[in-house]
Amino acid sequence: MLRYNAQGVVLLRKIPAFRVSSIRLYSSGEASFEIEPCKLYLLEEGPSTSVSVDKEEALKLYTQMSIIRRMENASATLYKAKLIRGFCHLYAGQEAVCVGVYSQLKKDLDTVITAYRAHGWTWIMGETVFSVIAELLGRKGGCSQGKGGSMHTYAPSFYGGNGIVGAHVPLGTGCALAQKYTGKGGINVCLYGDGAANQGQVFEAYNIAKLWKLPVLYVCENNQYGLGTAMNRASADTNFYKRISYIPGLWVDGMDVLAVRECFRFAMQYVRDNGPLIVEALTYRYFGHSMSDPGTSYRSREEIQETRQKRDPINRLKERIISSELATEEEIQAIDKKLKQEIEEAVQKAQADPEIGVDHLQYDIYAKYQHPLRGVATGLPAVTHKTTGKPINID
Ligand SMILES: Cc1ncc(C[n+]2csc(CCOP(=O)(O)OP(=O)(O)O)c2C)c(N)n1
Ligand SMILES: [Mg+2]
Repeated sequence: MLRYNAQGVVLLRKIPAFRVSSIRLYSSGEASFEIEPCKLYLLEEGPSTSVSVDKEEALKLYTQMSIIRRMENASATLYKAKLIRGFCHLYAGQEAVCVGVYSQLKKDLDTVITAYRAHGWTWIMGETVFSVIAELLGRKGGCSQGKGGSMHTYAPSFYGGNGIVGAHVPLGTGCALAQKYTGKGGINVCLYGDGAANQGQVFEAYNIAKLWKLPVLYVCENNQYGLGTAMNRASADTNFYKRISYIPGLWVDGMDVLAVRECFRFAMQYVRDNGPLIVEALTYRYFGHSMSDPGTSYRSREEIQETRQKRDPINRLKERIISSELATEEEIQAIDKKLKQEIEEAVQKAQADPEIGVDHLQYDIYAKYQHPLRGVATGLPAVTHKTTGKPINID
């Protein structure tokens, strides 16, 4: 049974973030930790509750989460300076979900789709910090040539970046149909929010996925708010992993990257063998819903502060790495210093990057151009369609 505070935010029972048995296995150079057990729905067995990690992987997970955090913080600064305009939904706080899920993907085979909180995913699926920031700034070197902006970013095997709440869940289910059709053993990971979980089309997608046994892993990133509405004000049932009677589910602490990694090791194998599964990852966003929302009118500053202090996924991993002697504080500081410099350089390069020309606005609309462009405003010079880039995700 979940417990809530006055704002409707879930109170987790004490998570063994810093307590854990940090057993150093000197021979293999690995450390082991006890994690908060996953909750299970319609499953006889679940992911292991003890995990081990070696130095190389621990530092990799730390680095990946830190890059996303720093990229998002840099985006916030650029937005406040009015250099990034329009919508901008940041992922800071939720990094452990992206990094933990990614660690278990079969690269170049599995596919991913998410909503508009997509910067971190775009980077981890193959774009660079430069090409993500350049996209937000509307520059030519952006991953969508600056034409898409924050919500419309893509990468190989990554189908965006989608702005209509819940609408990409059927699309992700379609990606899973393609996976089944091509028969290469891949799955699709389809991430959506706690707010999106109430959309009708999500249930239509669940239905067809179960009926056709599609290899789709539904991941509800429960950051506990949809815009300014706390989840228990919007959802009659806040157990997002138990959303439907016929699809099994798992709940995981989404602020613990090692727990997420372990959960998805199990979950992805389950989907490859059996078809759809729902995972709810309980997480938190530090910024407002988007940059235009200060994020403090519907939740208290104390709540945000407390989450940052006690549950921050980057700090929790760092603490584990140091307490288990996988690496020293100095080694972590050296990583932080290097990343700070790399992100600053990428931001400077993106700011110096030019915009595309006006004529380019009507290029690359079709992968295979066959007909004259329709709907071109009168008064503008006629533009010939051109394909200037190689389409991705299309065979
Ligand atoms: C169909 C539709 N309805 C409403 C909106 C406006 N809207 C944008 S984000 C959002 C909240 C979604 O919350 P959640 O799914 O929990 O995702 P989060 O922002 O927390 O990541 C709403 C209502 C929209 N974009 N699309
Ligand atoms: Mg939400």
